[in-house]
Amino acid sequence: MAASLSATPAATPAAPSTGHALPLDLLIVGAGLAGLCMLHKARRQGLNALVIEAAGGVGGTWYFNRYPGARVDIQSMEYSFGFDEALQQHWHWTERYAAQPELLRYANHVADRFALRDAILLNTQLAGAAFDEASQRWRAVAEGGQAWAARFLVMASGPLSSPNQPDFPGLARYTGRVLHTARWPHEAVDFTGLRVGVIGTGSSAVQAIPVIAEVAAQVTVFQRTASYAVPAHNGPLDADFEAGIKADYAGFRARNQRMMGGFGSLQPPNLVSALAVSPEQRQAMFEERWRIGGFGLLGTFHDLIVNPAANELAAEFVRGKIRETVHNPATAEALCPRHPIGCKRLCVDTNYYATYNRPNVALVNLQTSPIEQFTPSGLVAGGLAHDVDALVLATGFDAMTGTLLKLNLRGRGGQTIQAKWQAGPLNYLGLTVAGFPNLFNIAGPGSTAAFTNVIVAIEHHVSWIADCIAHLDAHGLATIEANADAEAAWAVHVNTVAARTVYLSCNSWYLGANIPGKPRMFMPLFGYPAYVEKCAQVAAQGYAGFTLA
Ligand code: N01
Repeated sequence: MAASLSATPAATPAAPSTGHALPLDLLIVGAGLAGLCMLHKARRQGLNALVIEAAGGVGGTWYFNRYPGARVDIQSMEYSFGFDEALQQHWHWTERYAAQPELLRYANHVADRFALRDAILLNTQLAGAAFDEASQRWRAVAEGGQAWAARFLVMASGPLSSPNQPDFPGLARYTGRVLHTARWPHEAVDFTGLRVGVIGTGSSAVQAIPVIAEVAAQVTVFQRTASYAVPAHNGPLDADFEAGIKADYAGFRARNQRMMGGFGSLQPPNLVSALAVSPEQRQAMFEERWRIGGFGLLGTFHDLIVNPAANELAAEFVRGKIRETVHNPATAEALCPRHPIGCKRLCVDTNYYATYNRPNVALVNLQTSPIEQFTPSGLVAGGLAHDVDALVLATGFDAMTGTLLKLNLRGRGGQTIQAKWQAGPLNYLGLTVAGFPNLFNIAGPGSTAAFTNVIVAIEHHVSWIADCIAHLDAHGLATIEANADAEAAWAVHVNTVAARTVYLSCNSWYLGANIPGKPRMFMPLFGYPAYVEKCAQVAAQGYAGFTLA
């Protein structure tokens, strides 16, 4: 899903001359799970498609995020493709929540099983692409100079593929090793006996810290905002559970499709308000979900995400768990988040809070002890020097738009995507952008991907795009382009839905609030089933809201 992160906004690419550009139906950017799925679907439809990928292998997210403890936070049996029965029957996950190496093996298996590799160019960074109105094709060039002229440009570059490396003043003075969780080295990193600093406490840090702490001499965690983490209760995949799902995988997928996030049908939300039960009942119901683990905690009551009072009850339940787990009361209090639970993406953990009971783990609260300076041997925060041998930046991503804005895309009239998205990522259905004909974005802003099992979101987008292209071909049409009014209405819709929830009440990457200067616009849409219905409706109405020509 990751395209590249090394790309920086550069001058507009010169449109390659038709003579030298390889003609394609689809140019797909990114060989993560989205790119692989799109390529397979396009080929089955008889389209001539090519994937370009900046990395040296397929797998996107699972190629890059190799930090210790990296694993999926959706159950493995759900986090896989459902488009091919033989694939889903064949593949065996070893754990309830698969770890990064196994997820990367899965991506490679998909590439091999469907013989996709001959249409994937690795180590190929898109330098830019421009829509050529005369030929009605996207002219794309890679940094190496290769050029293509494609009818359709499909961005499968991933919503979380552009690492956020904050501009920490003076970081260059630090002489130890600096690592970013989203650009982890391919060779093993041995922290044995080392003093390690970790900046950030989101999902990546929550997974990495307990694993690093098992071998490091000392781990110092620099926390700006505390995170809610729910136990994964990970373990070997139960053979009976696997067999039960495989006996009716299609039915299982269909039931998940009806869930708000496209997953979790094994543990559907209780249709009762958190405010309608006694405190004892409430506690028992939260305890039951905590015992099972995972995102299902947020479904203990139907109103946790939409009613701040109900939400606070769930938040306080988790704070209670933190206080119960962490022995040092001051550390426990600093680890207790104050924003609504679920407002930032919930973390699914293994031993995160308990790790703070280890003698070799310390928490520095950046709210009260901000980073003052970096030194050759570490950093100073709140007047105290922290010397570390290695510094792990678990500082997340320039989410949803970061990669696209680095890729030098130009639509009609030479308009840049940067100009178009100056105030935020305007789009229609999350899939298309007015002024950028025949450009499709998989799992991007304006879609439900960030709130959904992303594989489910990818498969839906890939099918919609393939059907759309089939419709154009069947009707002898060359282009499809979102109408500006449909796009404007969609932005209002996405934000209206968000305004009915707690999602606007904290500084999350959903809002672009983790990146200084990024326009604040709520980017993902909540509610997968209604979104799928809307996308189907638009298509059934002959692509209402679009201009086809
Ligand atoms: O990134 P994050 P992530 N100074 O943005 C802090 C998916 N994912 O890589 O909250 C100090 O969540 C920042 O602080 P604050 C998942 O969707 C999934 O952990 O902005 N601190 C925060 O604590 C997830 O949501 C899995 O105040 C700074 C942290 O860095 C998404 O990826 C695993 C800072 C960043 O947390 C992102 O997760 C991993 C600064 N200048 C990721 N800038 C699974 O489990 C940032 N921070 C599948």
